[in-house]
Amino acid sequence: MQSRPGSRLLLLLLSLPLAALSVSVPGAEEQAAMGPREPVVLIIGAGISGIGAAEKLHKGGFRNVKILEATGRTGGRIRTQSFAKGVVEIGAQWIHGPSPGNAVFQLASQFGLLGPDALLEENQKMYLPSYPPTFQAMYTSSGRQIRPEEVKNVLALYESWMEEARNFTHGGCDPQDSVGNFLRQKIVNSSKEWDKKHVDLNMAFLRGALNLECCVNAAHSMDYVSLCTYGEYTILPGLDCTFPTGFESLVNNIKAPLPDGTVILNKAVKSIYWNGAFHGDNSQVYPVKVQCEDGDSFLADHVIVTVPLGFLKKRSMDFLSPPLPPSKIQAIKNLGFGTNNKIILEFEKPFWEPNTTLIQPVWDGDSPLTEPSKDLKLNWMKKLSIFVVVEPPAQLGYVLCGFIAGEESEFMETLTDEEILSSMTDYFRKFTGNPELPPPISILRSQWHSHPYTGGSYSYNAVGSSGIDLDNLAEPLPTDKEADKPLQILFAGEATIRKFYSTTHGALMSGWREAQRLIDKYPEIGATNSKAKL
Ligand code: 6YU
Repeated sequence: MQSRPGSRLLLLLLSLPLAALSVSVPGAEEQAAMGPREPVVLIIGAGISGIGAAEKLHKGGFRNVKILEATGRTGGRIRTQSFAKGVVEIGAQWIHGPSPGNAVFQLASQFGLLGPDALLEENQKMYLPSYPPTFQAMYTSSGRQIRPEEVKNVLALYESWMEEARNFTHGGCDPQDSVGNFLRQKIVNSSKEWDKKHVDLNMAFLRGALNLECCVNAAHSMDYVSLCTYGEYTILPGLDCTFPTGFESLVNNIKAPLPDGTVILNKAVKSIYWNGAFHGDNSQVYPVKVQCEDGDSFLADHVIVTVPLGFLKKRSMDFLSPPLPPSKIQAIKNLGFGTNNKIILEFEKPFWEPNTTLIQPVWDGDSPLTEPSKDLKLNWMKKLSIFVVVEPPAQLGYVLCGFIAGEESEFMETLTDEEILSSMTDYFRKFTGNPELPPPISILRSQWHSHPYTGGSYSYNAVGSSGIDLDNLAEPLPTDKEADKPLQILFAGEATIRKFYSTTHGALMSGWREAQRLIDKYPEIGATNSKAKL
């Protein structure tokens, strides 16, 4: 028979160290002070959701918490790397909506990780719904620089359409409608009234805007993104900001209070067996057994699964045994999880004007009304949407970070650095109209799609999916229908949070949410352990 954590009145003294299970337990004195055996909690994945959950549980008095992480590092899709004369981000880059309601902003401010501008109250109050607001340099593929006034009107139209798209959450659309189709209709109708001399540039500009939108959503095409639920993602106020010492410094600060050995690296989980009665070396019985790829296994009372949706898409049928319920399998299938990659380039000297923050390429003759070429080898670079001038040049050097989404991005992952560098040299020579432009001196690019434990960049509401799928993915197991069984598998991660999916703050909040679920389940732990500490 399976024993329930709450009813286990044996002192922890009797719970021998779980050496064979690689789970350390508190010492005898602590156990005696504590009373009933404390639950063993395993967290799968050491991204910000997993680290955040572990830290909250630790603070809440839980002492048997371990994180099993497949790779050799913590941070997951938050990854800061040395490049040029400083550091750059391979994954998450900005705090989206840095204001008091943003959990990442709150922590980053507390840890003193932000620059003075990010802390300005006026910046925290800014509401920036869509297009990058900062100064842009736009170049055409024939090497002409576009003046902002030339695209001012079409940009205003585009922003109004995107605002309209966000309002369909209140109704008036079909679940099969896509943002792409909605925008196409707007473009077709609006273009009838455009002066002929503006049509080509407007169309080419809009194609670029759609490419950028694909990056924001990590979708191959906006035709894949649901219109009805587009506005469910909640935009927080605040002018997006970055971490001067790298985003990973946030993860390092969050994990600092965790006891040594809490995070076990290079420990990829193969399968999770639940609803069982697994006997530990300590004569205790646990409902969950986690089997790792290297043959190790761990027993637990509760497991918080934080693996990316991209991983779950590959393993939805067999990652858990008994398998996930149909509502979760359907949610994993329905939700979108696509690729947004970065190509980071260092130049000896900038070809852009000082104060430029973004460079936007505009391909002559391109249009949002025609299908992009399927010849990826020749045309993948056409999907590059925008280049951010990475700050601060004085400390870092002259670095651009380009963004590319979708199948073209996945194709880029298959190329060598040399091939990409050569293509990018041709590319910038074309856009600057300077055939002698020196090639970039170094390159770093992300490969999130081929990453075996991520399988892409982040989630989106695909056509046919809805916020209910995100809620279903967040539901713990067993479901309410099996109320007689103990709570065992909890789910966190960016794809489990309806309003803030795809973001670091969403991921962190989801980890806190599941930690809180366990804290609420064991009110005695906080009370006992804080007393023990006195
Ligand atoms: C943000 C930003 N941002 C750019 C790029 C990427 C992402 N995001 P993790 O994957 O971190 O952790 C899971 C761990 O599990 C991981 O370590 C695995 O190795 C491990 N694991 C997997 N399988 C396992 C197994 N079997 N056993 C053991 N371990 C296993 N977010 O806030 N600002 O600027 C960007 C960006 C290129 C790839 C981003 C950004 C997304 C975040 O990085 C991401 O959500 C979180 O880090 C995820 O944390 P986690 O813990 O859940 O998983 C309208 C509307 C549109 C909505 N979209 C708005 C835009 C939002 C996205 N912004 C993107 C922009 C950039 C540049």
